[in-house]
Order: sequence, then structure tokens, then C-alpha cells
Amino acid sequence: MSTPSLSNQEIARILYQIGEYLELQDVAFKPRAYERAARALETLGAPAGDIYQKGGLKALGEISGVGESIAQKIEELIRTGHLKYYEQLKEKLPMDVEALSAIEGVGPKHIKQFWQKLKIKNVIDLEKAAKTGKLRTLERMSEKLEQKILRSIEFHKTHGARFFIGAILPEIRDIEKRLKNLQWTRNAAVAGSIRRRKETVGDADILATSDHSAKVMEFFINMPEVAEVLAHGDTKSMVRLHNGLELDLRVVPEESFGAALQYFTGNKDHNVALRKIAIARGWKLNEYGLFGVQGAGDRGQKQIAGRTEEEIYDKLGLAYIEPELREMTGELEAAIRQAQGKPNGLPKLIDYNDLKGDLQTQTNWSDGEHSIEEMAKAAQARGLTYLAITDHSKRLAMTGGLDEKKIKRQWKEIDRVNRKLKGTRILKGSEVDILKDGSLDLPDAILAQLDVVGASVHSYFEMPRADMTKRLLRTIQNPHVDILFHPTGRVVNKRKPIEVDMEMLIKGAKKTGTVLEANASERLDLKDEHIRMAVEAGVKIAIDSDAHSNAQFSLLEYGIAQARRGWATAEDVINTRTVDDMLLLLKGKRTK
Ligand code: DGT
Ligand code: CA
Ligand code: CA
Ligand code: ZN
Repeated sequence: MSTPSLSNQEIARILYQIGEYLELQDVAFKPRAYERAARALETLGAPAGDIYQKGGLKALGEISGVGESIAQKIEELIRTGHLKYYEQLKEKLPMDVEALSAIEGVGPKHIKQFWQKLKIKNVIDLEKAAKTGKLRTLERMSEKLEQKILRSIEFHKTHGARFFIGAILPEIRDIEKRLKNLQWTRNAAVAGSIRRRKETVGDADILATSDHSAKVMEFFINMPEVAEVLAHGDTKSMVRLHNGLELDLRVVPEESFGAALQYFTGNKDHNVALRKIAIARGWKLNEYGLFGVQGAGDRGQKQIAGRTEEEIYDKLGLAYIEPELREMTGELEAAIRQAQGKPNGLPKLIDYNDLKGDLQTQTNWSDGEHSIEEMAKAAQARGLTYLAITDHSKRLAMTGGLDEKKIKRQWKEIDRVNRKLKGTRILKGSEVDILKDGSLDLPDAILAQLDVVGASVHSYFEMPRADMTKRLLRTIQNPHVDILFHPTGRVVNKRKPIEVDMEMLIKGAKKTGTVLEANASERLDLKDEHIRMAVEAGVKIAIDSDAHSNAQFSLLEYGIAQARRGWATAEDVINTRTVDDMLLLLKGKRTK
């Protein structure tokens, strides 16, 4: 093809929008079909353009969830980069459906009505109409609803878009480093949800100490990433970056740095509870420090702590709490128990350097970009001593999924690279597809010869909860299934999880000795709370990059962060073990 074809994500986005336009026109059934197809596109391992090139229109139609008529539209998009049908819909309904439907209280019917009666095309128009009292005049509207919409618009302005942590952390870290290295600062640190490594973040809260705070602010608002300066003061400024993320920078006194770091790291509930502990002791805790009367001779309030976070927790009678745990989910109680030498203290969290291997990676044998050898070298560069090659299995034929014959050929190549490469061992694996009934698309005889078998749902995402739970429980019954890959199928900010009874699944994993994956890619699947449930139940976790290129081993960090937020120790995570210990652990299930 001469023109660069659209990515699967871009095609999916257009299909989603068509679905929304059809919904606006009260068309029956079709909106669901477009949604389904969009989702199928998002989960495809290989670019739709490649699939089309290899198998034509017929191959597009064979993608599960894509019918004949939508396949034709995808073909047109691939061939021309445009879609007449879509352009026509857009012309007829030229409003920003995506943004408008994100406003709470605004549904498809409203969007249609707002356009027909008031020519409202986007959120700015909507806000104007609400502020001038025009919305309330419409049928089925009221002053109350108008106010609700205004509040919701206001909310979206401040909290609307939450950013995936992986999309912003490298840039924020870079800014933090530049601020730290600045000649006018003594210290600088990112606080807030970013420091807690929450999977999505609203804005970035940065702190610094300096004797020349005006200079620091000057530097901050003039950084090349800054698109707009929202506020500029001597000790506090706020900017918006080109990517849309807002950054606050506060310069605080040196003796308050720890207190400010603690305060602005949050979360809010954790802070409120901590302040109550201070009050119970007759003290006061705020972003400037911990203050109170300590000794009998003291008069007035003195600073008891504030320079470091550690001394604040210590003076309040708590063990130090890692930022990832500060979510008010029992960490304070555990920290008190620990400080008092009682059992059930805080977990010793897995460290960011603890991983020795990666158990889900794909290569150019299926939908990955690089060869087995290139992936192994990249894993080695990341400091890993082993990696499992887990290309897709045959049902995902469109991704080049491997059948029995091809997988046996791959083993030969793995053996060859293993003989050549020192220091990193390549394990034979597969990402086996879970069929509708929970069985797998490769025979046990093949699975038995693999070092690492991960099983994944890539179809029938919409199954009712009970059926899905049954399906996955059947899958993990298979003694050859070592790991359930990305157990819920969600993608942060993009795709909702499948419906499954997580408690039953974890029980099943415990009973069968199946490992659950904490996928470190944009999926971050399992979620932190589910990792915690698994860990509490004694189920082992594997943190995998799911790398599709040699650059993606850096993703592992986000999986580790998620595992830490799930209270996981190194012991809970199988790939902190040496390759032999890890394999021994997997064998435990197979020989059970
Ligand atoms: P985000 O930005 O929505 O992802 O979440 P955070 O946690 O970064 O929240 P943000 O940016 O609103 O505020 C940063 C921190 O400041 C927050 O984690 C705790 C602290 N904080 C904010 N508001 C309050 C408050 O009303 N009381 C207390 N004690 N702390 C607060
Ligand atoms: Ca924040
Ligand atoms: Ca903030
Ligand atoms: Zn997968």
C-alpha cells in the first residue's frame, strides 16, 4: 500500500463514533454492531492493514465481531484513509459527541435535541446555553437539570481527563530531574497521585525548596513543554503542558519539606486520618509540619517534625508507609501494629529492582515487532536473566498465531538463540487462546512441552458473569495452564473489563495452583485491589511486560508499581525467583 494506513486504534475510534451517531438517530441494533467491531479492532494483535493485505476483504470479515458490511467500511478506510459513510454522518450531525456525552446528565437524546433546537455543537456551546438559561427552556429540561449540567461541565474542566500513568510518568520524571538540578533549588519532588503510582492521575503536584523561589517559578513557566501558564506567583505556579496535563509547583520552606511532601502526596483520606491521630495526641499536623507541646517546659506550639516524612510518621507512632500504600485501605492500622512490634504489620513490598524474568513477550513470529534474539537482548539490557516467548496461538490466525507445526519450528529457533546467548535464558511459551467454553486452542500434548503456558481471553468479552466465571474456572483446571494472562481484559481508559466473579476466580487459582498475571502494559490488569485479594488468598502473581517490541521492557515498572499498590511482596511474585526456582514452582501445578 502506498499511503500509510490507519492504525487499529484509529479505525476503532471511527467505528465507535459511527456507533454513537447511529445511536443519536435512534437506529436499532447497528450501534452495538459498530461498538463490537471497534472493540474487536482494538484487541487485534496485527494491524488491520496487514490482515487486509494478506487476506483481503474476506480476512477482515473473519475477524470475530466484524460483519460483512463493517468489513467493507474497514476496507475503505484502509484503502483510502477515508470513509464516505462516516463523513456523511458527520456532516449531518456535526457535534462533538465524544466530549458532549462525557458530561454527566447529557445522553444521546439530549445531544440530538441540543443540536436541533440550539445548534449546540460542543461543550463550549453547551456551557454558554446553560449560563444564559436557554437549556431550561427545552422540552424535558428544567432549571435543575441545567444547573446539574453546569456543575458537571465545571467538574470536567478540573477533573475531566485522567491520564494513564504510563503516558505521563517519563515526562514528569524528566521535569522533576531538571528542577532538582536547577542551581536555585535544594530539593524537588513529585507528590500526589503520581508519587502513589495510581493507574490514572488528574494532575501533577510538584514541590521544591529554594532560597530563590521567583527564579524557580520563572524557569518552571518557561519550560518547553508548557502550553499555557494558568497561574504565576513567587511561591506557587500552575501550568498546562502540551499533552493537556496540569502541573502545580509549590516552593516550601526547607523545614517543612517532609510535611509538604506528606500532605501533597495524600491521598486525602489518608491525610485526614493522620491528622486525627495528631489531634488525639494534642498536636496539629498540616503541610508545614507537626506542631505541639512536647515537654512539660514547652510553652506554645513548637515544630515536632516536618523536615522529612519519616519523622512525621515516627513521631505519630507509625512505621513509615510507602506512598503506593497511602490509600486509606488499612495501611495506618498496619503501620501502628508494626511500630508496636505486633504481627500483621505492613508488607515488605516488592522492590523496583526485584524482577529477574518476564513471562509474557511476543515476537515477530506473531504480532510482535522484533525477533526472538532481539527481544532476548533487550531483556538482558533491562537486567533480566530470563524471558518467556509467548506468541499468540493459532485461533488468532490474523495475528500470525502459531499452530502446532509453527510452534515446533519456533522451539528450534529458541534452542539456537539459547546456545548463542549467555546470561539470559529464553523459555518456550505460548499465549494460548481461551475458547468460548474455556478449553484451549492448542492440544495438551503441545502445552506439556512448553516451559510457560499463559492463557488469555481474546473473544466473547460480553459473556454474562456466571458464564464467564465458569469459562475461566474451566481454563485454570487445565494442569498445563501456568498463568492466566491479563485476567479481566481491561485496558486503562479504553476498554472495560469482562464480567467475572473475582473472588471465585481467585479461589479457583488457589485451589489449582494457577498464577494470575499483573500485566504491566496499558492494561494494568489485574488492578491493585485484585492483586491484593490474590495475595491475601495466597495466590501467586506474575508481573509481565506483554512487550510487543524490544523497547517495552521498560513497562515492567508500572506492573511493579501496581503490585506494590496491591501489597505484594517479592515472595508473592513468581518472576522475582531465579529461573530454576520459578520453573519448579510452575511444575508444582502440573504434577499435582
Ligand atoms: P489526582 O490529582 O486526582 O490524581 O489525585 P491527587 O491525590 O494527586 O489529588 P490532588 O491533586 O487533588 O491533591 C494532591 C494531594 O493534596 C492529595 O493527594 C492530598 C492533598 N489534599 C488535597 N486536598 C486536600 C484536603 O482537602 N485535605 C487534605 N488533608 N489533603 C488534601
Ligand atoms: Ca494530583
Ligand atoms: Ca493538584
Ligand atoms: Zn494478549
